[in-house]
Amino acid sequence: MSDLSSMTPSERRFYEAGERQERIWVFIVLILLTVLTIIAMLYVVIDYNLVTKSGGQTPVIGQMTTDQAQPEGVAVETGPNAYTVSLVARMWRWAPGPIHVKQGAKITFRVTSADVLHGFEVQGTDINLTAVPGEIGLVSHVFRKPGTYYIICNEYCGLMHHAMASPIIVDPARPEAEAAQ
Ligand SMILES: [Cu+2]
Repeated sequence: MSDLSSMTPSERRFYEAGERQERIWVFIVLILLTVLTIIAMLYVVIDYNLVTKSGGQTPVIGQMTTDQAQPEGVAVETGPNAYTVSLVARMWRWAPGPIHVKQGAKITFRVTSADVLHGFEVQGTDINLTAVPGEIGLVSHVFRKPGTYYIICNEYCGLMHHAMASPIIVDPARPEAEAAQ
């Protein structure tokens, strides 16, 4: 702020005009920030592929946790060499324990959240969707190599966000020859 009282009239006009311009530009920037923030949020919710692919399923958070046929974090056989794993993300864990799946099988993850948004990402794969409360996200993957993969959270969700990781253990498929013996 300038001391207007010690200025000549022309200096004073100069500073007053300057401050008026400054206020106008601060106002324009605030409007732009607001509009861009709203557009970014709409883009994520409406158009962004990663948010959820619920496949027309209705919100089922209660159902998913109580459904005996779909226990949390357990691979349930749903077809020939196809399994479904249901997960309810919570601050700050994905599953009650390690998730065992079979190498070479089609694994479909049904993912929802019990509290806030979580980012369901499996390291070393292209699995990446957002766990949304009240929606089931569906993503399928075939694990070609046995080993341990980690589900991490890529959507900041609070204090222990960085520690929100659960292992997926891909058990080796038994070779045909061995099974036949
Ligand atoms: Cu999270």
